[in-house]
Amino acid sequence: MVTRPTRRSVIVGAGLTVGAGLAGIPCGSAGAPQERQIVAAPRTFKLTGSASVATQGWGYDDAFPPPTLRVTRGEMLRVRLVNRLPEHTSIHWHGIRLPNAMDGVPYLTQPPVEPGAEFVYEFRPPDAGTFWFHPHCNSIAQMGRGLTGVLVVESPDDPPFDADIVCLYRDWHIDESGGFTAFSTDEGAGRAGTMGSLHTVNGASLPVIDVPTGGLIRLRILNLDSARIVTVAMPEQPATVIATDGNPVAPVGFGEWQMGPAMRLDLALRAPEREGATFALVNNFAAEPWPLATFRAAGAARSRPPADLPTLPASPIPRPDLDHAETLEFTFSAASATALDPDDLPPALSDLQSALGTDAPAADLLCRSQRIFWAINKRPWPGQSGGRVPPPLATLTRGRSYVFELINATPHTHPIHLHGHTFLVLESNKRTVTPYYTDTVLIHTKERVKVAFVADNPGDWMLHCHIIEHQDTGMMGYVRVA
Ligand SMILES: [Cu+2]
Repeated sequence: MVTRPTRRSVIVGAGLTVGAGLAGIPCGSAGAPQERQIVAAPRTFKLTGSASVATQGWGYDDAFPPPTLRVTRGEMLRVRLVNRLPEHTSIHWHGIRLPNAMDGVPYLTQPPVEPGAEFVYEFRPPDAGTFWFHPHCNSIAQMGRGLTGVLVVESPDDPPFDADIVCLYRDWHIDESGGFTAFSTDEGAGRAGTMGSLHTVNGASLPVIDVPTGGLIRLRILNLDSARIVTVAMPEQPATVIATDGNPVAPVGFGEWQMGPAMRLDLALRAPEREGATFALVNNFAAEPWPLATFRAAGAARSRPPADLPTLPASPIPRPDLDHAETLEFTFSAASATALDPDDLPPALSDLQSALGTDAPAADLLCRSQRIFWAINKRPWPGQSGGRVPPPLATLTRGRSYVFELINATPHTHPIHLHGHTFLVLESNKRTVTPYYTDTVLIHTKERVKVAFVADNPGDWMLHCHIIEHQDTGMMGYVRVA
């Protein structure tokens, strides 16, 4: 028997009632996909717990986080994005293997959705798991102001749980009055990122999240911060890892898990049998673990007998043919150290020109590309290049298997994300890898990681760092599958 997560459990997990923003709007006859509407608009958020402090953010719903968007694997998801922001936007569906035209990257896969305009995204998610969505333009500010949401793809084959709880971690760049501070500084963008000061789970600082006493819980933890890498742990509570980055794994005991921005972790656990008992989710970042949220057993204890922790069915990811795969290297580095030094303008300019594919005057280029700190294979593609799309980093043959060797030549850690494909992490020169599927892999300094996938999805697919300031200041490119 299959038990779906209950609406109540969803509400418990998200910490809010389901509002109008993402509510399904039934339309059409039987068999037609239900259209949902997402309105990106200025919203007033209460993030700090104080009724007197309000943050004038941008959101997909009046509350943060927006209600989790749930869809069944293989069913058509149809979402109408309505842009009521003062600037253009888009929605990228992180981790979903979807048609290129639905990938939500302005200029590369679709025109930007202008203020007052709409765009309908329509695709069938092929894999069940924990995913998310966000804009892919002016991302530092748009995500910084609150445009992030969770997408859960359910499967009829999912094992039953008593509760399915989403924990969306992110920081906010706000001051004590609720106003925004700088989302990005040159010092942050040129190093590990500009960190926010308010740490939240589901939009609240140190929330208490109720779980059914003695119940079998699926905990979906997402690091949707734009910069911070967290190491999540639950020191008092045994749990089992059942999926990472939306992809089921053979169950393994949970100790701690390092998560870069955009990464996800699904845990199965048995809640405490005693009503009122609590356990904590922490960030093991420093010597002193840093609390993120508290879970509290609530309600009468479940009477059903304990079952073994479930295993999730594998996703239908094509397995790469390693014997016949072509290997391509991608080196993530600082942009030319003197890229913005006027004395070195000629070489820097030629870098820019080859990256942006233009012969525009230097002043024009430097004006358009105000901040360039990072590059992939020596080619920076900063977010400020507007509609000028450079040539692809590589062109792949559709249907062929590839090994990407991802090389970190910087002193920082980078979560590297490929759109449109789920790849198999094979090996690293710095750690032992049990091969696993993901869409985002964390690469430490001086690390070389080999990943493999079948290039079976035609189109232009972004390859970039998910520390958004790194992406926006050059660590961004794309591969073409043709
Ligand atoms: Cu990075």
